[in-house]
Amino acid sequence: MIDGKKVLYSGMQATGNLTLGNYLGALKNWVTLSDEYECFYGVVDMHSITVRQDPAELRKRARNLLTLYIAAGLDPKKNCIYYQSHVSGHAELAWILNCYTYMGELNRMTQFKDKSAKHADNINAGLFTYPVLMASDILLYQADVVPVGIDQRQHLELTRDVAERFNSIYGDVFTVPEAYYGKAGAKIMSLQNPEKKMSKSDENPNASIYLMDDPDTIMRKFKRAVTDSEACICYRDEQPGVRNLLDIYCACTGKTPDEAVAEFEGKGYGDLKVAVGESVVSVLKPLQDRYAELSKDKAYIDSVIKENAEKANYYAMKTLRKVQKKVGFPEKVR
Ligand code: ATP
Ligand code: LTN
Repeated sequence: MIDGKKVLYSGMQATGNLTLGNYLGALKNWVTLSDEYECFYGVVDMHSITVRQDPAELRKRARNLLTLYIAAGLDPKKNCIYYQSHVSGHAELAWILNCYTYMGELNRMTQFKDKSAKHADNINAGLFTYPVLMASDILLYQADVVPVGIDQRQHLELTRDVAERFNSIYGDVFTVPEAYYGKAGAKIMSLQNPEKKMSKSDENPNASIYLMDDPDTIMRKFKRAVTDSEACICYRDEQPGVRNLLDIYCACTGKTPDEAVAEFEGKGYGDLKVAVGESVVSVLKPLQDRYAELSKDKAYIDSVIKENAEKANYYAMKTLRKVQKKVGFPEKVR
């Protein structure tokens, strides 16, 4: 609790261009929840280097991502928007929690398996302990709730297990966090292969809608989206392509799947694709305009970076000191 409010933590990696999946699965929910909670949103650049990055590119993407958080509607006066690498407590807590996490637990993580298959030439220890750094992000701020897409479920479970393990040895040190998955959009699938999640790192640009895609590109990608030969606009597992389009439509319009299906009764896939495309364009356009405006204001973004890093550090240090004391590190002599 901070000032009587529950705490929310979430973050995104500054790798690749954000997709509609990132927005509908995570960022959009962050904005909805931001009034109710005391919120911390990290640009998790330390996680990004678990796969090889070009330094100049990483720096640029991290700043763009931070700007995008604000453009999406997060007020940096109320929400702590900051770079993970500016708060050394993340790395310090991660080291400690590494010593309370089992190899067997980390070996089961599907994201590690997927990423090590994809980057077979660089299966580093950071990639393996990635979930421990993520647990540290969350536990450092004593978060009650963590809004993420469903792909992060395993990491959230691990975070809870590590927190409970630590608490069972040392007393109530950490708040045990709950995951929050949005109703619509928790798992947006690729437009080219609806069995696979939409991902920033997909090689096929037609598979993902990027948040900065212009309206023509968005409409074109939806027109090319893979559906099926059933010729029925139904919301069911057997039609993953159509269901994904309906999910996107619902997440963008606030309608329920039943309402959407009723609306498209008697219509064809072409109509559905145009309507989905238009709903996405109208959600992304204001975000893109605000982003363009904010990017020009260097001094403002710099002030957000500075002030929020200080705020994040303050809360991070509070937890870290407590943990250091619990595990038996000697107190500093002042
Ligand atoms: P990469 O493809 O590089 O692994 P990613 O697209 O999965 O990246 P992350 O930075 O790992 O992006 O995720 C940021 C947030 O977006 C997380 O909360 C994640 O759960 C959510 N997210 C990612 N992809 C989707 C998706 N297709 N549908 C819903 N949520 C998603
Ligand atoms: N692992 C997450 C990004 C992430 C995160 C976090 C999300 C890092 N630390 C803390 C929520 C809370 C991902 O890849 N999507």
